[in-house]
Amino acid sequence: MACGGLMSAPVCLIENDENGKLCVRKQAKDILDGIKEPVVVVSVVGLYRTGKSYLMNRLAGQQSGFALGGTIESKTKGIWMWCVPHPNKEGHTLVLLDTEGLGDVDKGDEKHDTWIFCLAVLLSSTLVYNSLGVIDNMALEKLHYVTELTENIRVKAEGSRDEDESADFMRVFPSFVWAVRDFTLELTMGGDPITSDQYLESALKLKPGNSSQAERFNLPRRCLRHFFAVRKCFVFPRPASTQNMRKMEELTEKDLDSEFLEQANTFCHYIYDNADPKIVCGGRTITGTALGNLAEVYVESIRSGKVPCLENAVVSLSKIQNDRAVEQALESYMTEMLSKAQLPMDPADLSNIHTVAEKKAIEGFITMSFNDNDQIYQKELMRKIQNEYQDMCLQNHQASHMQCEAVLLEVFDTLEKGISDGLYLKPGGYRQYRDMLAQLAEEYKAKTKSQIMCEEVLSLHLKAKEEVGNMILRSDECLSAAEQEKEVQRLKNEIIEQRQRGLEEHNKLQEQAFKDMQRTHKEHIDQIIHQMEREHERIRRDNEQVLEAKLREKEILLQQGFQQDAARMQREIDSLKADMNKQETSQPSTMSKVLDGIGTAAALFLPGFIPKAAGIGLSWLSKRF
Ligand SMILES: Nc1nc2c(ncn2[C@@H]2O[C@H](COP(=O)(O)OP(=O)(O)O)[C@@H](O)[C@H]2O)c(=O)[nH]1
Ligand SMILES: [Mg+2]
Repeated sequence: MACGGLMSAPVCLIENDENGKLCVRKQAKDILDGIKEPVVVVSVVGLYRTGKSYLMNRLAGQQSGFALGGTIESKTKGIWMWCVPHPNKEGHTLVLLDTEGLGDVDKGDEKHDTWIFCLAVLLSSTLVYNSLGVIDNMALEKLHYVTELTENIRVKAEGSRDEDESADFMRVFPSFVWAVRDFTLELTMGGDPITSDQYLESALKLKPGNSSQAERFNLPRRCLRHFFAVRKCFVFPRPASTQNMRKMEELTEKDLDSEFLEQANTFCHYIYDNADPKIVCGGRTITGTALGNLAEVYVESIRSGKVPCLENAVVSLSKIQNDRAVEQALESYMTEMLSKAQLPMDPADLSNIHTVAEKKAIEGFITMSFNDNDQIYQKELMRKIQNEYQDMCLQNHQASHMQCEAVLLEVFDTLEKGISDGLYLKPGGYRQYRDMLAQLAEEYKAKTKSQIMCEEVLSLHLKAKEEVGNMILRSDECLSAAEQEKEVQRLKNEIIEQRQRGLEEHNKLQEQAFKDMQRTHKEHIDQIIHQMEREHERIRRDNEQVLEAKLREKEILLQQGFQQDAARMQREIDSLKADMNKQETSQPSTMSKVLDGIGTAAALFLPGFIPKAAGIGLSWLSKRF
């Protein structure tokens, strides 16, 4: 059972500020910010004093938490939030949103209620509508907020509002649960027992005819059927005696009606097992952090008098999330690099650390990034990591350079002293100098052989000492002019050979750098492909769910003799199928476009890099299509 492990008590998420405008409370936003895992968001709406907060407390597995309205006025203002570890979905947080009771006559602000209802719909993955008594026409009329959803929420950012906006709504809207409290009727129809779901569906039956009365009757039913693909109903008997119910928070399980308890448990388990993680347009699951951002984006658009738009929200959300995803991924990369790399080190080892750090960073980026459609942010991350890595390589060279120089100074110290004391300026001095130089060079190499800059530093040293060597040589009277000439040449060659070794060292580093680039590029591509596959699969699943719901709905309409509605449903089905087809066929070209894009971008900031994206892309495509 869930416990309040994340938060000991609910906090207010959205409320009216001093100007009467909705705002997101910072405290709640900060809590969401800290939740890096996907969230299952369950919100409850309905008239005030219908036991909503009580039901949410049960979902949290707590006796108390959301304040119950013991008096007639409702306690909850705006939207309250309680985040608890999900009781059976590991790695998920269950976010419970309790709304202010709708239709509280004292507050009398219809528009406020409408927005609270909209926000509950927009922010949740499961919407619980709570009402007392029975599902009759009155109960449905009270749910007029659903009929206003199309005016108050837009799915598409621009363009014509297509005929079938309901498919768009269905794809992104929460699933719907009707909780009927104090239910006293028998669940039967025509003498046969029915399930609570059948009870709901029968209440949602349309009235035949086109009269305005029939239209009015049908409107909320149509909206519910059209917007919410998954519908479920639970009926709860009265939980306790009237007297006991005044102190519900104090009642133990044994004081509660056993049938109520059973229903409450069934309800909770249905939610735990079936409520999906929250997704947004495009099928992406969102984390607590993103949920907080989403709440801010929606509230901001309501504050500024705009109709909240799901697609626009995703664009704003992407910007916020992706900027942070890049920043955090880079931070994770740097932390890993700085903690693991001890400069100077073997570039191959540094490269291995880089590979692991980069993989982690990209993984982190992918989980946090959001709708990074043209991989704009991923390319930015790729470039930034590459810069950091190059910097690190340079630092590694410099560190190695410094260590080699220090060894060199120490090793060659006696020779330097000898030179300045004029020790070698005597007959036979040159041979002495040369032997000493060769011996010390070996000693130096033995001490620095694991260093990347070993040869380079020695090469620079020999070059710098060329003149001194020549001077000692010329002043050595033991050698003939011819011998001297031969020695000068030999010295030159030695310097050239050492220079060559330095260059080889350099080339090895270049080779390593090139391998790193290829690996970096491949890592990005692999992860993008993986991500796109997951996304594609998710979209396909969502569409199939909507399609199934529409097919079911059409059958029911036909059975009930609503030919016109059924025909419209068929048109919606056809257009959805066409959409799905289009998505399937455009997938390969979208994929290769992405891979090309990443390849081209990589070529821009990975010097000497030749994008192989087309090749990788083609093999990927041929594997799947
Ligand atoms: N009749 C009835 N009252 C309930 C039920 N559950 C809780 N209550 C009581 O109704 C009052 C309002 O409950 P609350 O959860 O605050 O309602 P909310 O305003 O919808 O959030 C409290 O005194 C609860 O103890 C129920 O199933 N039926
Ligand atoms: Mg309440």
